[in-house]
Amino acid sequence: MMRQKTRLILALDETEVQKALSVAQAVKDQVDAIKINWPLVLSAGPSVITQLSHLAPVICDFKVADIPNTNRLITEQTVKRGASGIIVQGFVGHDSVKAVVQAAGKADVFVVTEMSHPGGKDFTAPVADRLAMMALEQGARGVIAPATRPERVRAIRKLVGDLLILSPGVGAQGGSAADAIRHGANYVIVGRSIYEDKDPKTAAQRIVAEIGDAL
Ligand code: O7M
Repeated sequence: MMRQKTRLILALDETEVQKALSVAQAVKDQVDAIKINWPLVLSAGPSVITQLSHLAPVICDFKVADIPNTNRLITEQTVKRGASGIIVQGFVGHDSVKAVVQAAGKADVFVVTEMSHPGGKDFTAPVADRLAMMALEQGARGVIAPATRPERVRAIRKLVGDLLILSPGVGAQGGSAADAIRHGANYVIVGRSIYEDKDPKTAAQRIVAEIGDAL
């Protein structure tokens, strides 16, 4: 179960392992979860999942996108390492998402809808509403929707009811944390604006304050 204290999720895409760990240590009380992706896992090894899980809940953003059996195997290995959440692509279809939900057990599953970068409009945006509905139908805990297009966060909120919305694209990609929250996101995901700052803790505190004002 996601904690919901600050509504900030750190995207820890720092590949220098010692720096990544020191950023995690510095901001662990400012974030509700730490999201890790291939850059850090490939650099530090999968044991980093377990290591970070001692500091904060870890969401593995592996954007799992395979047939149901392979999705299940990936999810089992991820959860076994101590992940509290896992992120899956929805475009592979309902059975692939269902396999992740079934294998995740108590861990939360989040389905990517429309992606935040300009290319996200090419293929994901036109089917984002259907992806969101499918996430709901398959028992996911939430969806990912772009802070770079807050009006899309609002549209997806209308479709998914009480599902959690996690919104990346704040700061480095041009989105605003306050806008994402005001348009219906439960959490914002922030990477470079925190881990590339010379004072990650203060950077995180600033975003937490901005979220607090927007609630
Ligand atoms: O704040 P940034 O731009 O440095 O990092 C954003 C993080 O969010 C980074 O880890 C991306 O992989 C992720 N992300 C997006 O930027 N856009 C998306 O549409 C989806 C994600 C994501 O987290 O998907 C689960």
